Amino acid sequence: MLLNTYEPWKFAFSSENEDIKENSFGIIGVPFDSTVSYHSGSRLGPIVVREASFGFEKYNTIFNKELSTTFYDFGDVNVIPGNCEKTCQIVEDTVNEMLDLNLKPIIIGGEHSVSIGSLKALSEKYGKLTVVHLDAHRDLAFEFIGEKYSHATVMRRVHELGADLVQIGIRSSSADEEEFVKSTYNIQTFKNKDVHKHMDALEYYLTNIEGPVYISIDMDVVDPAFAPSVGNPTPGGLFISEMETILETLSHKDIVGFDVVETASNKLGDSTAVVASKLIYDFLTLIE
Ligand SMILES: [Mn+2]
Repeated sequence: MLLNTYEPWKFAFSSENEDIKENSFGIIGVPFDSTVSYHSGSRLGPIVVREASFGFEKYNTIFNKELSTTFYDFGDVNVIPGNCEKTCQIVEDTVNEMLDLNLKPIIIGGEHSVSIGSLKALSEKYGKLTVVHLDAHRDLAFEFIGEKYSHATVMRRVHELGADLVQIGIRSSSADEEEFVKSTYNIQTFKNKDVHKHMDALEYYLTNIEGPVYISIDMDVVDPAFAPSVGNPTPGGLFISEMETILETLSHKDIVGFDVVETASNKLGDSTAVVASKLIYDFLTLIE
């Protein structure tokens, strides 16, 4: 148990939080959705995603591999509803506690803004990171409705940390965000159609990334036919098989952190929660 967490439920196949084995993974949930601008409800993401994990078998047939990675579930961090900055600070502190234990963080959101807490801690530890950001949106606004810390600005804050960005599945953005991408040298874009038509080019690009990599998955990257319960549903997203290929390709890289955010559902067995849970389950299977 970390200092600032409580445990409502644990992800299936997680180990007891005693005798922590170094170089394994630690899960925390962040039940926070205070800056949400459309569908609320991602504060319940951690609980429905964990519950859905009990539907999977230890043998992962997709990858012909058993889930044998050691990982711990430390429960949810104590968020401060209505205060994004303080909540992200708690996430940063909690991730730092995990790094002290030599654990790599897996974050279950919650809204996307909470990724900044995790990425601040990891940038401090590793220096330059490549953030592979799977999302329908760029989240690159400098401010959103006057707010610097928001689900719509999170990747701008991450970029300010000095990270290279690879944005995958993009299909909604503002003219300002497109201008910003053009004005920088270290944001690579694979729109949803690029993924559908040129998966080989994407795989080639991801295979050649060097150095520590962080994966941030906004569930709205997946087509809303499969994952409708998200903060900002956007038609025309990625297929499950494409997500599997991307995760398998990335699993050969030096992955230092992973988050799956924006599952906005209050219903056990919700398809979005099942897909979010599967992405974490696949990642844990592949990363060993
Ligand atoms: Mn999004």
